[in-house]
Amino acid sequence: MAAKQPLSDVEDGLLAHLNANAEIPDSRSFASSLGVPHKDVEDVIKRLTAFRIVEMQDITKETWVLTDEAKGYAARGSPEVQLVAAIPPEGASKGALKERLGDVFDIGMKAAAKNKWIGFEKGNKDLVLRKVEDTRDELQEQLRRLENGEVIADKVIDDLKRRKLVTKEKSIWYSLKKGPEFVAKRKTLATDVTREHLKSGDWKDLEFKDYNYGAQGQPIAIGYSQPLLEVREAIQNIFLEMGFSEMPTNMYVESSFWNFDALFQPQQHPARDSHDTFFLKAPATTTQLPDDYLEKVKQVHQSGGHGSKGYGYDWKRDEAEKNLLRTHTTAVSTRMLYKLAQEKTFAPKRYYSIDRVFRNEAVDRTHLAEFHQIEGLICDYGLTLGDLIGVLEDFFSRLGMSKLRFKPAYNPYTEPSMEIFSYHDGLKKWVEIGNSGMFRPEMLLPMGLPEGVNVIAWGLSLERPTMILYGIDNIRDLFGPKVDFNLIKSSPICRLGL
Ligand code: FB9
Repeated sequence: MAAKQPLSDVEDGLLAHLNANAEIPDSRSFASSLGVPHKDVEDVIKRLTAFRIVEMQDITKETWVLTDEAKGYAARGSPEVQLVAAIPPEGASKGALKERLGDVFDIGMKAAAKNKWIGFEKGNKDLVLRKVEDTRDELQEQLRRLENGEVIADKVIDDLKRRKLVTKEKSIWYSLKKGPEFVAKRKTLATDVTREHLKSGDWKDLEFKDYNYGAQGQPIAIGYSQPLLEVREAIQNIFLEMGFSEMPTNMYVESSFWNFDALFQPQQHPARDSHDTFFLKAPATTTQLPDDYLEKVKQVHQSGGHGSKGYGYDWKRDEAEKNLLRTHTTAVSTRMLYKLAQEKTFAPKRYYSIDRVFRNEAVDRTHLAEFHQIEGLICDYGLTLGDLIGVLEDFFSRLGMSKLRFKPAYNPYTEPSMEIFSYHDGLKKWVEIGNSGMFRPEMLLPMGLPEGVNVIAWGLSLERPTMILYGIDNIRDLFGPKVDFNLIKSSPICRLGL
């Protein structure tokens, strides 16, 4: 086969031939006349057809083609004939024949036996004897005739099929004739005005390729943001629009004091044992707790104050010093409220946090051992439950959730507390979308926040809304090593509130 001809030459050859002969009945023979692979002619035909320069008629034919095994038999004879040919007049042992014929032996034995070409001596099943002199190798003939494209009887084809010697192959070729836009030589359309064109001036008689406005742009390899971060950003913008500022949540390791005790969560509360919380082996305890404030927390736990009778148990400092992976970003809220209380003059504040929290929970379709908690709090004089409901209506309406319901709930650090539900039109059901409440005075007053200052707060997860918005039903497809990047690439921009 001659050196690979560029397709433009194949095109020129084809157009010239059509120009001279008005039609090309069989693209296969045309390809072999050009000495190029039929595939190249096929590509040129497809291109010229697109420009309506030629009109093609495709012709398909299913032909039986030899398998590689059959090609071997066509070349070296059928197994049964090879076998008989290998048996000397005095016969030969199976071992010797197998040695000689290799994997043709078994097939040959079966076929030769079936044709009664071989036999055995009484009592000596190993000595193979010839029963015929010369054998006409019908199989080889048939295979060769097939190779030469001759038509073979269906019965023979069925035999060959049964011996897995032929497979059906669809071959397609084309007959061509001039198209409505036929030209003897296609002007290569310029796709660009280059400096050379300008310098040489031959831009004047250049023909330009039409812009294909429907062409798909080159897929640009860009980064894609994780759906969780998409929704995080959207929710962050809602908080910022509502005048909230972000709390610093970069510390995953927290002390039990800020995560539980400062929240007036008693030391024997079930959430405080290792079944629910990841405690640290090293550093197991913290040394940096504000002593005076710690004393107040101890008091309020043991004996209450500010109208509360407390829990009346023996509060232990070393329990509070235990380090853990924070179970909620409310631990950060506690630090921020305490810091706020240290300010000389109290100023109302709106804070939010969106970051990872860790809970030693059973992993299932919607729960991992960590998730992102979203929390908002407002700290100001005279805030009421009504204010909380109002800000929840406002916040969730910006998330596209307007029909809300509130169900009384319990948290150790808020009283009253409410679970928040929203009717989700898509899911046609009420969905629990978060929790909320008013921080207890037993939490706020020991910090030093002025009497009359209340703090309303609420929380939800980032994973749940993201799963619903992106239609992901298993949290492992959203977060973790099993995330399929194509899902991220193909998932649409998250449009909250729509
Ligand atoms: O996110 C939750 N649900 C949710 C939120 C949004 C949403 O949007 C859809 C687009 C429509 C869908 C669902 N939940 C909170 C409710 C449930 O999923 C709940 O079963 C699981 N909760 C997590 C905790 O699981 C142990 C979600 C997580 C949660 C719960 C409570 C808080 C934060 C996160 C809190 C709080 C709080 C309360 C008072 C004061 C301060 C913080």
